[in-house]
Amino acid sequence: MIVVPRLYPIADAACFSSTYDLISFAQDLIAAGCTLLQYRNKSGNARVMLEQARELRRRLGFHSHFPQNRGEVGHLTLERIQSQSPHPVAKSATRVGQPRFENSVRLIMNDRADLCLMADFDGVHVGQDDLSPESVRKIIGPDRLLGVSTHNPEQVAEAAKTSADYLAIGPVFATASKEKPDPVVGLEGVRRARQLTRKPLVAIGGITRANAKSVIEAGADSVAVISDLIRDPRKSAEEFFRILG
Ligand code: 3NM
Repeated sequence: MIVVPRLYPIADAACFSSTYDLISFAQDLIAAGCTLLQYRNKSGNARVMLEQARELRRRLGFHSHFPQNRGEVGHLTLERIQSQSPHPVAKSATRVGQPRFENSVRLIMNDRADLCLMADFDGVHVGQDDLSPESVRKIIGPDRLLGVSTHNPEQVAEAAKTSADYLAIGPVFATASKEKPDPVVGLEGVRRARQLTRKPLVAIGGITRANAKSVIEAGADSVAVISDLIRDPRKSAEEFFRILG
């Protein structure tokens, strides 16, 4: 069984006016200690999605936040590459063709198994209207992570029987980040989901630093967040970690 970190940040492309801003956001989160990040883009533009995903992968494979990664990267040290790069994360520290480093951030692609593979992401998160968990598993193989969104007890019970590595339950509270959200499940929905699965449970929807603790106390292992990270990602993520332990 995988361990999902307490904070599961989602970088929603709709929140950023450029790929540069998206990457900066992700870098701030990593600096705060985030080890898992989902890339979400509901625009329907697969080309942009792949470009941004590849850029995330390229820029975030290594990060100087992790002392273990300060070694040789090919024939260059990471510090040397960074000193040649205009951005905090090494331009040429590409992960393609490198072993999967234990402490690099794990990147999860929303909805699209094909783009997960093409961008060399570490997993896919699918909703109820995407390919079924088993179809996605066939595409991504046994090693990449698979997450499944659920919105009621029936869906939780169904997803619990699949090869999903973790389940998401939501929206826990009202959210403005999703178009046509399902009905709010509340903390009671989280408690009910907890009773129905032993898989790691990620709560999502309207979760902020103010209510996150109550969500974990209701049985979630992790909280997935879009809006409450946007304004000051590093500070906000650090506060989530302080609050959630
Ligand atoms: N999925 P925020 S709620 C992407 O219910 C998403 O499955 C949900 O954003 C679900 O943290 C949601 O800004 C939006 O509320 C989460």
